[in-house]
Amino acid sequence: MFVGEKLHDHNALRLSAHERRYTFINSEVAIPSDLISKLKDFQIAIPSWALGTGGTRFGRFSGGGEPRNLEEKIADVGLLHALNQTSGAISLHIPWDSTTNPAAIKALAAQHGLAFDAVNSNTFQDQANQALSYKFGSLQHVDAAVRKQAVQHNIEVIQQGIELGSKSLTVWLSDGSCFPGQLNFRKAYERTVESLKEIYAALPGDWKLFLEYKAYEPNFYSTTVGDWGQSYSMVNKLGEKAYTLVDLGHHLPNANIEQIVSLLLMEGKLGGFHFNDSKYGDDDLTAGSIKPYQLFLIFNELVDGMDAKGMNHAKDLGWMIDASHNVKDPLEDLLQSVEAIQMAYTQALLVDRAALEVARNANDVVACQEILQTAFRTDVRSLVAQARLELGGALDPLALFRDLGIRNQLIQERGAKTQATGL
Ligand code: AFD
Ligand code: MN
Ligand code: MN
Repeated sequence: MFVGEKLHDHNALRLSAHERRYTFINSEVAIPSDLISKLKDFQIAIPSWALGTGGTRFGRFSGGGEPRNLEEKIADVGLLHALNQTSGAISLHIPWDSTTNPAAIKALAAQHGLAFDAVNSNTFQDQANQALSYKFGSLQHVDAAVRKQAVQHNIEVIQQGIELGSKSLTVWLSDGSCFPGQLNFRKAYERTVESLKEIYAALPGDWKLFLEYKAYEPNFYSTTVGDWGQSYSMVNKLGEKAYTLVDLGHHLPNANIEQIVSLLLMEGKLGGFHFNDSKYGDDDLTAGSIKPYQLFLIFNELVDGMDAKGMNHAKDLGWMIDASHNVKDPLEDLLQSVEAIQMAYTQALLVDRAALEVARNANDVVACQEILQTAFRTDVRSLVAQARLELGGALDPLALFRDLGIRNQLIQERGAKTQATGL
């Protein structure tokens, strides 16, 4: 909305410094000839529920100017995309983002150059107009009528997604139990699979179903789709359009996520990602803010595994952010996340895979570590900036966001006390 005319001046001011850095890295590091074009193709979807201030059960501190409706959420993502040219998709959450006029919403998104990524269902909350409660689960529920209601909701989400041009459904279930004895694990699993099969049957031929797992919360004793093994065994029972979705914050402490990713990819069952970072649990912090080396190691496996299967890096997996912002401006935080993801991807593209293979076969552990860390320790910011520049984005999106005073403009326009839907 405010970006166009200022972007040119912003880039002109920074161009010679950028060119110096870009020339330097090209003289120092062997850059694959297709690296910049791969970076330009790589788009990351923004979750509609991460455009407002997050919160915890202790409180919520709004920064103001939050989007009040779906149109304003699309405008926010359009703004991010105008700045970085790398957030060209939005992931919706239904019913928070339900619309009665999908054609108008689709046209509005197209004006901003945005596509619709996965649509998400919500059976972890009760809605005001809802007949039956999800207090004791949804797809796993002991009562067939509750299961039916939850299945029907997912089918409605697919239908809304079809109208918007989405091609995938993400199912995240909070189903589980809080106390030993509450749930028959085996029966809960079987009922969940049975319900998922009904949802899967409503999926168009060119759609994918992503089944997201999470170790704990809001249930604190068991979660029915609690880890990648449970998700993997379920999606295998559904069929070839069903995949596991990895959210980086949904593992027990110290889980080796890069190994999980590698094996799911090998099995052809990795569907996509929810990027975020965490120190303790499902903290939903900015991608790469706590464990950037882990993010790099994950991308290292992704690049290796996708190349082994001849996959298209940009299109064959779902790349989404799932984050929450308690103390930051949500839009600034999302710009930081996108950049961190791009940097990890770039570093993974710089790994000398031929040398790594030789070192592995020689059991040269030291060389293996050196090869990975050489790529990880490369300052790739000028490569990411070059891709952004070629796409027509800002050399420094965050600086431009601040220089333009965008948050203040949003507060003027929408008010200081607005609250976006989400958690
Ligand atoms: C949850 C999951 C899931 C879900 C979201 C709801 O990560 O992706 O859709 O938060 O806001 O923790
Ligand atoms: Mn998630
Ligand atoms: Mn989460």
